[in-house]
Amino acid sequence: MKVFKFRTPPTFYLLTFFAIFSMSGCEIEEEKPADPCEGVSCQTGYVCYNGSCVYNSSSQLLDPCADVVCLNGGNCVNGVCDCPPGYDGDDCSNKLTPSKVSIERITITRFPAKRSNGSDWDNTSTGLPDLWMVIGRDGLTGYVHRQPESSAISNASPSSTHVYTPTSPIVLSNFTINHTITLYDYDGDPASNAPDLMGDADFVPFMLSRLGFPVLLNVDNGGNVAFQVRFAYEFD
Ligand SMILES: [Ca+2]
Ligand SMILES: [Ca+2]
Repeated sequence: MKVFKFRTPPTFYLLTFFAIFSMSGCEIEEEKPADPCEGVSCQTGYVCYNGSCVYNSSSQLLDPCADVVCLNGGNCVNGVCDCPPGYDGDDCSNKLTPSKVSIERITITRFPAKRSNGSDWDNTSTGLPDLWMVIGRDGLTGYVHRQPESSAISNASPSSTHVYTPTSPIVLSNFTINHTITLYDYDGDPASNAPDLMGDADFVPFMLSRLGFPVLLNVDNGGNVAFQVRFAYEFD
């Protein structure tokens, strides 16, 4: 005897499913995929894309200074280096020659206590000298600056430093040429009393090869006298 099995057709199940589903009032909610960038943080200039950090070229527009390096104390402003006085160029690496260099002050840091023969500089009770300076320049007849005789530093002790501040800064017209400061013991009107020479020291006020623009320059050739010169620089 043949046994017949009753087979439920697949369409029955399908119809049943939809019938139950529509009766229950349920809706199939489409499942959202997890955000692959959730919890991913990228360094500046990169954004998360599909879970990976990728370079974002538009970030340069957001920070135009991101890849700009400014030297010598320059600051990047809107992608361009704003250079301090004395420097220019895209990255402020180009050192300029000043339009004006002047001496604001000279400090006498060393001078001999006595003459080379051991005697005092002056025939006074202290015997101490009266410091007086003249600034000359190579190739120049005369002088660049002559300290006013009234401002000679009287009875100067060699154990102290002494300062000469001119009434107005000494503007140097050829500041890349060798200059000389000569120090004397002032003994009255030089026309009738020759000052006693104490010594001198050379310096070049401005050199492109010198680092930066030093405000204070030690002028010391290792001789009898030494100075510290205070400069001011101007740029057009
Ligand atoms: Ca003297
Ligand atoms: Ca004197």
